[in-house]
Amino acid sequence: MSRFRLPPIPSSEITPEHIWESRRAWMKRAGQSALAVGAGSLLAGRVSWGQPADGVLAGTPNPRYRVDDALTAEKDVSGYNNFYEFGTGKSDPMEYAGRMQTRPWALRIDGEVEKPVTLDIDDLQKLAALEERVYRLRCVEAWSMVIPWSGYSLSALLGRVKPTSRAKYVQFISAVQPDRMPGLSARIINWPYREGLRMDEAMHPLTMLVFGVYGKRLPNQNGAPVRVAIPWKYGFKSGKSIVGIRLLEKQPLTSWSEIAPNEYGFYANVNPTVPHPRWSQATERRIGSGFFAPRVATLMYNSYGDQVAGLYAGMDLRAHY
Ligand SMILES: Nc1nc2c(c(=O)[nH]1)N[C@H]1C(S)=C(S)[C@@H](COP(=O)(O)O)O[C@H]1N2
Ligand SMILES: [Mo]
Repeated sequence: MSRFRLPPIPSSEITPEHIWESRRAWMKRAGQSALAVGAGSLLAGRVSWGQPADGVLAGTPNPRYRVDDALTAEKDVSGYNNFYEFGTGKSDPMEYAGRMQTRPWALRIDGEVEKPVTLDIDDLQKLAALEERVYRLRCVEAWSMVIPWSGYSLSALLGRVKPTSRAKYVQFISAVQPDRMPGLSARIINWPYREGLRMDEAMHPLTMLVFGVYGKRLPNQNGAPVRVAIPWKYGFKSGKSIVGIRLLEKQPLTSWSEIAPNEYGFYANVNPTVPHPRWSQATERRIGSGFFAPRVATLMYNSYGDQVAGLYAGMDLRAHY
């Protein structure tokens, strides 16, 4: 447990008994599965601790959340990634993320909530029925994918912790595992990776907590054991391998806007009419469609406008990029 950098839990907080029960159970399980997986596969680097061999994680397909484009091949979804904790190269996450320890895993939810809680990943995963949703992912670097995620709306979790009336924003905090993340030594980002949403964005049904992809548990490089997916925003808004969700009164500083505030705003809604200062956002390259495949037009809100445009009514999208 000492490897996790979770904020301390004040003893005054009441955590429901069953969570502590399962906490004990998973500590036990984690011990056993570490033995079962064995040193060989850990050295091979592609197996997460405690992950069953098949890694099956089914979700019921939800036709309401589905785009019709061809799915990006699984090998590209898990072989071409941004996860700077493991390096800045697109194949670094695939190569190095197997070292990340993903079980046991705890997610802390606190800040402006009536019921702060620390949840074991297996309890978190069972909080709501898992759905499979096919979402577009548009990276700010002008490439895109079409991905079948398994998970549920973040609102299911936020509703449980009862946000106070002061809760206006949600911050997501990613894991830091110093011995296991070779990218941390490049101090590009002020670790941990932090992202955030306005409360109404976080409560929007499209905003998803993701546990799986392609009907299996998330590979580490995709943000195991739990990450966020917000399909109408540039990919960097969707934090991977999160250990903390904090509800806040003030808009939090986010990792990319901390590095380059003139390039990466808090909102980061996909918008083909607002270029990045160094490149156009009007078109995108679909990963896997072949080097010579034509670029495709990027759509406002990444095509989710009929569902989310109302969140930004009256806002100047040039000022709030
Ligand atoms: N913790 C963390 N989360 C992250 C990133 C990262 O570097 N660290 N990269 C982001 C970016 S830029 C993108 S495009 C998506 C990529 O998700 P994928 O690799 O699962 O497709 O993850 C986002 N989440
Ligand atoms: Mo990205």
